[in-house]
Amino acid sequence: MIDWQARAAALYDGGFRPMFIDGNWCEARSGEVIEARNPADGSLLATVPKGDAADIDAAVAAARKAFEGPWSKFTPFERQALLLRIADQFEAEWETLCLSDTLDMGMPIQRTLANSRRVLGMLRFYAGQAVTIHGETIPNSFPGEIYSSTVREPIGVVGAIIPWNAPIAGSIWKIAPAIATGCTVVLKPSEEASLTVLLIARLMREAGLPDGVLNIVTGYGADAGAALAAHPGVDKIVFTGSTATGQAIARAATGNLKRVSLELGGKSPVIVCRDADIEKAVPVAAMAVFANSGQICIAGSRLFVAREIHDEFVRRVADFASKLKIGHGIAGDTDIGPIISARQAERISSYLSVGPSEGAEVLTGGGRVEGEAFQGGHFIHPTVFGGVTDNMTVAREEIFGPVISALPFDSIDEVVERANATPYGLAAGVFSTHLGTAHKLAHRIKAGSVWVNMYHAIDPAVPFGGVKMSGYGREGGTEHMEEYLDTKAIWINAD
Ligand code: TXE
Repeated sequence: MIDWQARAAALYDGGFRPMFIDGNWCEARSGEVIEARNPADGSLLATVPKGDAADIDAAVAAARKAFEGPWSKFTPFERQALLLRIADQFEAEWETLCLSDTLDMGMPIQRTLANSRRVLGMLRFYAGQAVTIHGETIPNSFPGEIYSSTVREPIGVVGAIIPWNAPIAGSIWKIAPAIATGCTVVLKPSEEASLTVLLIARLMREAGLPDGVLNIVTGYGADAGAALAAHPGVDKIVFTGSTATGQAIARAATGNLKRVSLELGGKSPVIVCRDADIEKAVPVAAMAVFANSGQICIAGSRLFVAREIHDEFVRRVADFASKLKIGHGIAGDTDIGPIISARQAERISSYLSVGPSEGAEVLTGGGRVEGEAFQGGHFIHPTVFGGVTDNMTVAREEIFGPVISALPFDSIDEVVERANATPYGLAAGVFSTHLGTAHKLAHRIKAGSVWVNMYHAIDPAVPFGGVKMSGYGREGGTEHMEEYLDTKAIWINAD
C-alpha cells in the first residue's frame, strides 16, 4: 500500500519551482511568482514563475535557435529513440507524475494512475510515427524531362497552450508529435496547474531532450498566453481550452497567419435508446459526466433517454451518483475529487441555482459539499437534473462540473435533431443493442467522436477533435502528424 500522504509531503514543500527555457531552469524576468495551491484543501504546494511577454520572447528565440540548429540535424531514428527513452523515463516515474497531478489539480490518484497506458502509449505511438514521414514522387505533364516530388518538413516553432484539467495527457499530446516531426515547442501550461508540466520537462531533460526543443513558460493567459498566440516567431498554435479563449487565440494568430488547431468545449449528448442494456449503460452514462468531477471537455452532460425507460434509467443514474465517494484525490477510494478553483466552483454553483430557477428538478446533489473534511477545498455533489427542457441554460451551456441534465425523447429522428441543436460538436455516446439504430445514430450525430455502448475511449492511434464550435484539427492518429508538417514540392529539370 503506497503512503501517498508521505510522498506528497516529500514532493512539494511550498518552495519555488522554476520554469524551463533553452535547457535552463529560470525565474520570470519580472521576478514575480504565482502560487500553486492544492484544490482539495487550499494548502500551498509551491510557487512558479509568473512569466510574461518577455519570457515568451526568450522561449521563442530558444525554440527557433534549436529548430534551425542542432535539432534539425537529428535523424528520424534519433527522434524516435528520444521519444522511447522519454516513455521509459515516464514509466519509471509514473507514480510521482500522477501524485503531482492529483495534488495540483485534484484528479483522483486511481484515475491518473489508470491513464498510464494511454500516455505511455502516446509517446510510443509517436516514436513509431517519427520514422514514417515521407514525401511522394508524382508523375507530371513532362515525363522524362522534369521530375516532381514532395518532401514533408516540420512546420517550425509550435506554441502550445493547455488547460488544467489533464496536464499530463494534455501536454504530451502537444509535445510528442512535435518531437516526432522535428518541430520545437514553447508550452504555456494553465496558471491553475503548472507543476506536473514542469516535472514532465525535468523527466524529458533527464531522458536527453536537447536545449530549446521544449520550453515551458508558466504564467497567466492574458499576458504569457496572449503573447505566445500573437508572437510573430511562432509558426503554429495548438490550443485546448474554452471556446471563447480559442476564438481570441485564432484572432491573435492571424498577425503572421500561424496555423491553428483548437480543441474546445462541448455539450455532448449521450443517447440511451429503449433497447439499451440498462444494467451496463447506467454506470457508463453516469461516469460520462462525473469522471474528473465533470471537468472534461467530452463530458456527456445532456442525457437523452427514450421516454419508455426514462424515469427508471434516470432514477438509477441518480442513485449511482449519490453513492459516489467524494474526497481528496490522494485517498485511494475517491471517485469525485475537488473542483480546480474557487472561481470554477463558483461558476458551477451558479448553474446549480439557475437549473431549479428555470424549472429543473434536483434528483440528487445540487450543491457544495460541506464539512470539516472538505475545509479549504472546492467540492460539489454529483448532480442530476430531471424535468429539463432543451431551452434551459443547464441543457445549453458547458458547465464543466459534475452535472447531468436528463431529457426524454420519443423517436430517433427527433433525438438526432435535438442532440445536434448545439453550437458544439465534440463527442457523443449512444446506447443501443440494435445494430441498425446504433449505426444510424453514430452517422447522424455531428461530433468528432461517437462512442457506442461505451464512453471516454481515447487512444493515441485514433484521431480526436471537434467540429463546429468545439474546434478544428485532430490529435491522435496519423492526422495528428499532418498538423505539424508542411509539404514542399521540388521540381527538377533533367534536360
Ligand atoms: O479556460 P481558458 P478556463 C472551459 C470550461 C471552463 C471554462 C473556463 O467550460 O469552465 O472553459 O476555464 C490560457 N490568450 N474549458 O478559464 O481561458 C489559460 O491561461 C492565450 C474547456 O481555465 O480557455 C490556460 O492556459 N491563452 C476545456 C488556457 O488558456 C489564454 C478545458 C485555458 O484557459 C488566454 C478548460 C488568452 N487570451 C476549460 N486566456 C476543454 N476543452 O477541455 C486564457 N488563456
